[in-house]
Amino acid sequence: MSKNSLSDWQTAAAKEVKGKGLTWHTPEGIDVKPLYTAEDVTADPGLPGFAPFTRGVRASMYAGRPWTIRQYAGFSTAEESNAFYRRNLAAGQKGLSVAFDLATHRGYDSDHPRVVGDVGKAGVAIDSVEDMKILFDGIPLDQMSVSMTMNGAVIPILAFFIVAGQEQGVPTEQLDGTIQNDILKEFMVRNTYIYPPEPSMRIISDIFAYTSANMPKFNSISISGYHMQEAGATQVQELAFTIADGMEYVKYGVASGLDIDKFAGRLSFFFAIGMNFFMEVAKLRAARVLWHRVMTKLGAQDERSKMLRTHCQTSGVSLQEQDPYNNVIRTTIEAMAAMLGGTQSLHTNALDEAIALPTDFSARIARNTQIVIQEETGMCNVVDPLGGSYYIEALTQELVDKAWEIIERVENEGGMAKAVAAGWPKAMIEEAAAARQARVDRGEDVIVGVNKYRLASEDQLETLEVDNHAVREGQIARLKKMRETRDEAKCRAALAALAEGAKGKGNLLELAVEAARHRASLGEISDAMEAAFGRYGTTPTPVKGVYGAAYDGDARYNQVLEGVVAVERRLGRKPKLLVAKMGQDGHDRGANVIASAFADMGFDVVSGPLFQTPEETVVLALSENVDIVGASSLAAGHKTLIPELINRLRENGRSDIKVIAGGVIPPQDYDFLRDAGVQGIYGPGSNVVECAADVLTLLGHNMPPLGEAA
Ligand code: MLC
Ligand code: 5AD
Repeated sequence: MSKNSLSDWQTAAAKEVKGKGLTWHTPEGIDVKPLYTAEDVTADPGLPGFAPFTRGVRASMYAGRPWTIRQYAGFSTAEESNAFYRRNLAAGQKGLSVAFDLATHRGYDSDHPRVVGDVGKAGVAIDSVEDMKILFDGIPLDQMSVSMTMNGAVIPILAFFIVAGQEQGVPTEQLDGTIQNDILKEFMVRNTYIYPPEPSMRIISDIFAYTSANMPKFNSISISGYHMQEAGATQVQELAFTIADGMEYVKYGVASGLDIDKFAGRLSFFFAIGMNFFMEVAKLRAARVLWHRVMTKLGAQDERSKMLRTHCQTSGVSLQEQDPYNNVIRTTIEAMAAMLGGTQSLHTNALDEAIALPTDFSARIARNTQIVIQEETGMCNVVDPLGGSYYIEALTQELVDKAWEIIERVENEGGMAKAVAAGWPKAMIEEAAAARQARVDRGEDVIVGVNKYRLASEDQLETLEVDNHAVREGQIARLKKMRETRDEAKCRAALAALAEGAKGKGNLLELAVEAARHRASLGEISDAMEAAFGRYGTTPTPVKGVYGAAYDGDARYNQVLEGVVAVERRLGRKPKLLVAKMGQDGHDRGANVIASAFADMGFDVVSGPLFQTPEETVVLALSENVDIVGASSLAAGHKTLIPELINRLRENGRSDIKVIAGGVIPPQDYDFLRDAGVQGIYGPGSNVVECAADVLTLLGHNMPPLGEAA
């Protein structure tokens, strides 16, 4: 027992820092103190493997079996992705995780005119069971657990998986893996939905019913907070909305007639792990406590129904284009937080995250980050080694309490489906995103190599490039062959039965399995349901005032404001910017932050709807008579979609409308885009105020250079 008291420590510390405040006010509204002691620990975390599972869901945790090294991957064709998977498994990866291209996500076959820029780009193109069989060629589906990140086109994809298994000789009950199947967060942040919310929720209940009856080893959902944090959510928001989403799914499952303990044991979770190390460790512990509480409340009896098992992915948004080897360091720190928090499965991001999909090289380093922790450090030998840390235990409790406040608000307002429809969770996350952007742009949140210690010149990384035109042609040929050789009558009958089931009550997955078996394509299966459900569309509504408030009184910001006023005076109206999202890329955090910040700076901003073709964007640009189109591209469609946009503006005699581009664009593509007529390119790490300064220059304003602020 120390003979010194806490007030002795306070006096000593205050003297050392000459009275400077040492409390850290985090974005989630937590006041982190510089010291934690036994007095801060209010709850006993219990033992691992026992309720409420604060210290982990297994008694032996990684000492018994380490977490699954499960790298998310997919690009180009099924053949190429299959070869990539096999190389990765041979090099120490333990589970698979499939990334589909955006055409597939949104229920379009590769031959659909809306997806010309998307096929094979952000993931693998899968049009039918034939592609799915190639994807898992030589990979026995009764031995390998496979996660599939699919939410929109979840019915055809799961049906293809089931039939591919059967045709590999694997009985459906032996299939092991996870389907993401989490639509609520799609409406909130990820945007790869197809149908409106109500039928989308029915799809989820149908999948719970089918998998709980036929696929006992399969996790029927991966309730995801990951994308919320990527979109800018604080850890408390991520935690609260994810648990509240889970609650909503359970309620829908029960309302559809399922016994809670029959399906709840196969619900799984998915969180992002960012750079706030201890907060992330505590978040995973808090998530387990909260889920146990929620499931007890909902009437689950079986302890396994109340056990939160999770996958984690290190944070994509924390990684930078500038000085990219720093990303290896960041990912290592995040991976350690995930394992110290007790994750069941982990993806570590590749160092080229901010510019492209991983190459064999960057994927190897990412994978080895986990292998080194598992096999070289001895860190797996002790269960929950941070358990009992005053700080960790106090933070765990604080996160539980803070998240619970939000969960109660959601419940009081009728549950997460209603909250999502009302839009306040999304707005809350976007406000956090705008505030974060302002802190980064002002240098208050340090990012090494970006807003501090920036290199004078950067070496270029070699990045992966997918020829989407070639992939698309190959896919179209395979689709054509399949349609020519299938039993058309049987296929049509199965699709008709599915369409009927969508209007009525049949189990959609069961019906889709039949259609898949008879070689119905993903687009055809999706269309059969769309006939009953309709397709959902949305236009972003960016938040206001958050970015501007953070810059109140800033000299450079004021120069931009003055510039906007000067241009306004000359034009007789405000300068007008269209923020455009083309193709099936629904990543809208960047677009919304830009729209929000530019509006705060005095621009007239039009946010275009998601999923536009270049043609539709031009129609909007002309009807709104904008001065500039800012195309936001995060899914590698830029080389196809942006040049087409510029050509169509020219064809319409409006080459005076300036086009700039932002998002995930490899520097190797800059010249190509500039030659195509793009007048400004803003990658990750761009300062938004400087972006606006550039735009003013483009509009003919004589903007003082940076550093000459009065
Ligand atoms: C585990 N096991 C043990 C043990 N630890 N047995 C004895 N002693 C121990 N210490 C057992 C488990 O009980 C289980 O068996 C089996 O080993 C496997 O362990 P697990 O812990 O369940 O791991 P795993 O199979 O990997 O499953 C993890 C999961 C799952 C439950 C979180 O849902 C999953 O793999 N999710 C991955 C999701 C994913 O990859 N998503 C990518 C999203 S990317 P049993 O029999 O009990 O099952 C994305 C990006 C984007 O979304 O936007 O595109
Ligand atoms: N391959 C590998 N990783 C991917 N991600 C997205 N698509 C792929 C893919 N095809 C990862 C990135 C991204 C996150 C959402 O998932 O890390 O930030």
